[in-house]
Amino acid sequence: MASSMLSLGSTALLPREINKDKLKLGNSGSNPFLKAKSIGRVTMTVSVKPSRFEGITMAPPDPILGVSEAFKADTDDMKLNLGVGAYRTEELQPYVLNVVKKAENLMLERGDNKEYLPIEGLAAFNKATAELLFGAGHPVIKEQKVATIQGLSGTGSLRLAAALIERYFPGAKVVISSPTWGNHKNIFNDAKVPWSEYRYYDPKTIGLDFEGMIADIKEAPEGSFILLHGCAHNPTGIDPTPEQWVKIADVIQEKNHIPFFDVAYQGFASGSLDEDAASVRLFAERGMEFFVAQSYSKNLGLYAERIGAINVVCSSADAATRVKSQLKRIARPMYSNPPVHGARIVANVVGDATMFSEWKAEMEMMAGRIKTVRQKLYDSLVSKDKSGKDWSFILKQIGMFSFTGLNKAQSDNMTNKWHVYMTKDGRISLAGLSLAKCEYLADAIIDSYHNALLYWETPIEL
Ligand code: KET
Repeated sequence: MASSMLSLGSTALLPREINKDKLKLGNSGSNPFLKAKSIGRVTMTVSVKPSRFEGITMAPPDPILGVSEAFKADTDDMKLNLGVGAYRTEELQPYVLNVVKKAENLMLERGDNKEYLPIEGLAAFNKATAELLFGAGHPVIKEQKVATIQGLSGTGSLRLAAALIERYFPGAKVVISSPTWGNHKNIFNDAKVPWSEYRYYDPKTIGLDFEGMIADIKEAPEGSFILLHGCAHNPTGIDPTPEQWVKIADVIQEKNHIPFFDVAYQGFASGSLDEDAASVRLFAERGMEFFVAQSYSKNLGLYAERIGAINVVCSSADAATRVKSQLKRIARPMYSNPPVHGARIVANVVGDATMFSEWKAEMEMMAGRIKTVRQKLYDSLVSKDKSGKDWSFILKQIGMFSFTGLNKAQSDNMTNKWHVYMTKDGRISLAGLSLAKCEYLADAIIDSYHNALLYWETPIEL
């Protein structure tokens, strides 16, 4: 695209290079980028300069966040946004937790200031977040073996860890589940950390390919980072059983791998913060060294506050101190220091017994609403679909999502014909569904499943 500039005799409006050249109006000479035009008595000099950004092509929309943009542009009354994993009320409105409003009021009353935080974030937040993860009084905390720094939510925290891996474990691979949250691959690509995949989802059983998972983790080069979803695996909603977690820990330990947990849904899988941290705590009990990225987007509804943390569990307090110093060194040139608002909310809620129990009740309420729509969607599918297809996988999945198994063509039909917005890997966010819309969604799924394509193929990955 070429830029053009009009001058009506005032050189102040011209770009600097043109100004400098003291170009004569009405005479472009031999400069190929300048053209003179005469309109009546005013002579205009038009500079047609190729953009320096000519080589930059249009980026594709984000496979998850781009769905919300498309949803906004749709004017149909029946439209439904099941794309992004964001909790909505039964009225399909965003939900600000009461306990968050309470904590914010408290902050206003106290007149908290807006000074810069230290690079590692708010101390009270870092303490609270590690305690929520491991349990207050856990030996790794008491012995100061955890390096915790506040991050820009889950994504920013994962990105800090990726930068640490790139710097201190050159060439080491991160091995991620197939499929996974689409942004994992972007994060490691941008950090220049090589990655590969381990088998996770079996489309035949619509369940976990546990044998494949174990075999691939065994196969990975010794000392690889194994990325694990702490609970409520995204996008499949399929988690290993407690017994399977033990075997996963065994093989990771055998191969000297370093576990790397992404915990974005603590409290959202079961409704209990402790139950959802069981996988992480199992690894901590074994004295292993590992990473855990945390997010408060979902469980405290703080999506836009960008509040989370990266924790590195080390085998000594001394190692933790050094790791923390390097995480700070990575953060400083990236964003200097993190935002304070969300950190104060978390610290206030967790630090006050009444607010903490109110949070737990609201989290149970949110997790409960999702379970209720999951059940109603299943019931609607079973009563409407006469083909005999087994829809019970929907009830076996947990967390915010259901991985429907719909392929790209079927997902396109959901959107184009039914105005149901979802990611093209067949994932639907049940957090964006209401009881009132379950029957409509069931009709859309049944139509897309049976009519959009004649075969049920492996869903694509984002
Ligand atoms: N990990 C996982 C597994 C995850 O699903 C998300 C967000 C994040 C980390 C990061 O969230 P943050 O807000 O940076 O703390 N997932 C939803 C939103 C998104 O894609 O950004 C989603 O899958 O819809």
